Amino acid sequence: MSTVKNPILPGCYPDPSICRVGDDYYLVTSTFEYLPGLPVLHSRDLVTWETIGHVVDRPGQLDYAGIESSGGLYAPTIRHHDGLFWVICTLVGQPQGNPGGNFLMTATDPAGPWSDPMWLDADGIDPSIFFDDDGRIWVHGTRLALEPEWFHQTEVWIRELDPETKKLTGPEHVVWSGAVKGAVWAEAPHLYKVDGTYYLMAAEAGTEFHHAESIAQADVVTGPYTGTRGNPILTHRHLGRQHPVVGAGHADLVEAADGSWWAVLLAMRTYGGYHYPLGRETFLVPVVWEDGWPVFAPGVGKVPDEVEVPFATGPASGLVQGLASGTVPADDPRWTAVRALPAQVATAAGEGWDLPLRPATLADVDVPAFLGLRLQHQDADLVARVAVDLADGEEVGVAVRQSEKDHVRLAVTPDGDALRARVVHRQRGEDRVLGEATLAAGAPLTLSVRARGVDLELLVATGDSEPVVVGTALATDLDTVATGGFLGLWLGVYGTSNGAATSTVAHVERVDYVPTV
Ligand code: 6LW
Repeated sequence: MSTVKNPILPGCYPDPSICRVGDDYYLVTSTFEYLPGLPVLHSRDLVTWETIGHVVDRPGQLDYAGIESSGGLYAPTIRHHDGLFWVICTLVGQPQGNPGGNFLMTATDPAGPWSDPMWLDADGIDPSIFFDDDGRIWVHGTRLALEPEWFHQTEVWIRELDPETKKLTGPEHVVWSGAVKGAVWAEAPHLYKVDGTYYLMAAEAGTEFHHAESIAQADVVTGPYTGTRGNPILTHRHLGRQHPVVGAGHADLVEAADGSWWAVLLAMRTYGGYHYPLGRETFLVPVVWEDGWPVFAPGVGKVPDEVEVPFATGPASGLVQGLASGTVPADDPRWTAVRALPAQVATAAGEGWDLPLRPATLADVDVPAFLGLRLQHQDADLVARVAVDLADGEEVGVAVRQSEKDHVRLAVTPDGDALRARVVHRQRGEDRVLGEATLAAGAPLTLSVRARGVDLELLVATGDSEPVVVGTALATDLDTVATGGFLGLWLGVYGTSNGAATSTVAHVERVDYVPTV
């Protein structure tokens, strides 16, 4: 027996989906405009999780050009059937004419390589896939209702998939629009068959405060589906905005080898008022079946702070659980870049990276020279040591990123024989300077973000000098409660020539991520 603390995956790991093969569990989450896309996490006990690969991990697999922040890869589903892993997902927000929408990818090894996308002729988001025991395959998803009766009405559709052509076939069945009449955003549907009955589980009310999970059953996969009187089977909305965990929903179920049931789902931890800078995180909840329906967190009725897993033997450990501290080497799976793979914007060098500056800035819907990590803790330091010889108009720095429209950067630029450091808050597309300092040029820079709750201090040092705070920003100006969108905050190192051609390379000698609690 081991106990795991919730969230099992801290930081921006939203929309979890899980499957089991023997004693092995595999879990995927959304990654939006970040690459590599869709981390595949593995566990043998639901307690310790490790990233073993990514579904989208090579150039050309998907085209991110022109995709704005909080577009990109939404809610994936992972399933295993007949020796093959299947992921079904949506690439959202691609400019007209580019391939996008719902797709399937398959792999024999969940660590990869995954196939190229097989595009599906279906609108909407949150696709899922169900393998019936008669060999038929059913794809389901959600989209805005074709004939809406109310604002933001979405509907869940089901269609058969031809296993040979991997195309949708036969009639479409619209089966669900939420347990409550008038529910907005019925989404994240998943089908299961338990003891001969089909279950359709789906979120509703939107992925924020009112988020809820409901379930319905049918004798035939295509419905009609009837919800339980106990719906919603999980929500935190009745706990109020003071409750430290809000927005629980978007769940997926898995049966363990010992016959016990579990759900993974997303929720947000608030701090600094009603804000959640870490974004939507993955939580684990025990489930039991009573009278033919699942009961989430029996006896507790909400997402527990800790979960006991009877078949787990060791204590929770692992990188992604946020327990790693110190230098993040270039081959660490936590590294991400924006609209490109880390290896497309930088080259591994020693403990760090060589990062060629790019004309694109963090404010452009483009590929900036940016290497980032999820902020996974309320209190954490990101420290980057960078050696660079900047030309006029060029800058290097560290940033706290929500999107191209909303981020805070500590930018170091040449200033005559010296350097100038500025902390700039880009808020809804406008820049505001929060602080400035002058530095001596010639020595490597140590650039840091010090997150202490919602306070984000940005510091710089040259050579062996003591770091000085150049400016302080607030995480509550950057989280999605303030900005909209779907993401938690990222910390990273960047360099830009601000539109000019350049051959300057920033030598990012080392980056440390150090949680302080
Ligand atoms: C996800 C959907 C949602 O696909 O947010 O509003 C989307 N709800 O379930 C992105 O995480």
